[in-house]
Amino acid sequence: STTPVKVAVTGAAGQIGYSLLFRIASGDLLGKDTPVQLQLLEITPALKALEGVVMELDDCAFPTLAGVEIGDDANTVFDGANLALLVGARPRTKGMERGDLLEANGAIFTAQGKALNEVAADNIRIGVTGNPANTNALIAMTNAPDIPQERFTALTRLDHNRALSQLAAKTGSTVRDIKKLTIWGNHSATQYPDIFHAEVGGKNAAEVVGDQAWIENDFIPTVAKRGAAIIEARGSSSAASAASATIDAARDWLHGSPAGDWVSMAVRSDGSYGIPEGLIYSYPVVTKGGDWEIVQGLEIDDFSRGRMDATAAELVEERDAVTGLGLI
Ligand code: NAX
Repeated sequence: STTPVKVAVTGAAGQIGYSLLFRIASGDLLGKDTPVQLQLLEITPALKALEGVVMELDDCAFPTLAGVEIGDDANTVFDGANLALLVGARPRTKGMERGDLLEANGAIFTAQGKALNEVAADNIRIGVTGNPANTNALIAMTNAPDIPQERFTALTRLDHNRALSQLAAKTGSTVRDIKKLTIWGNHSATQYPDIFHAEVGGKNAAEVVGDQAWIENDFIPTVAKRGAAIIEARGSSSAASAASATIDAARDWLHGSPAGDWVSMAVRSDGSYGIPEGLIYSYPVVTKGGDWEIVQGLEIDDFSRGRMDATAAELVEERDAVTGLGLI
């Protein structure tokens, strides 16, 4: 079709935006034959910087880029959006308590949820990257009563990709050889990267690794704390990899996960695997045409159960906190 797909991106002048916009505009998300219209939201003081980014987008002369609009009003920028990638969020700054962070982001995601509810296209899909991603998605979803709840997802694909890369290195394989890896729960230090159902070259990954101590003491913390390791090394948080994962997640959601495999995506829990209903919790999902389904029937041992419940408990705490603040 020649009608451009409208992709809204928030926090467009930020570091993830600086990588993400160019990947979307070049066709990495929707393909080289689908024109894309970018609708970029920023806070007022960042609009000038965003104008500079738009100049660079112009200068790339991407054949797939049909147009760019920018603004600081969500009700204008989200108008007619088919896909919204909510990247912009309030970072935790010095002296800020956890409650302050939830409150600051709550204000952003209630307003953006309401705006999406009002003006987005009927086929809108929403992916939340901005942290705390799961709870921000919960807030936006709750404030958009007319949008089906399954349209809201939060990003755990970066954690999934980090886990793929760590497991490939450990087993002397490539990421192409690995299937059925899962990130369960929250995009936070409590997340549970699970290789017990994963396959390396068709064989069970945990058996190939054959080292429970490595899984517990090395693999899981390395994946869960990778963001901090990047900050330590680079002096700023992961940006290109976060943008890449944001693309992977949206592309697979719209165009389908690979046959014989699944992806990790934080979606509204329907109670599957004993996780409290209504939380935005990362599950193994298969996707097709903008729909997703939680992979059912995986056997969960005691070790996995404990990890899955711990990360669910953190999400319950976050939900209780934002409920207490009147945000949902
Ligand atoms: P930056 O601080 O570089 O950029 C964020 C941008 O958002 C800023 O330009 C800011 O002006 C804008 N912004 C703030 N409030 C806004 C609002 N109400 N409407 C529109 N724009 C707004 O952060 P960056 O490194 O790009 O990271 C963005 C978010 O992604 C952060 O919350 C970060 O914690 C989160 N991350 C999430 C990851 C994930 O896997 N889910 C991994 C990477 C990243 O840490």
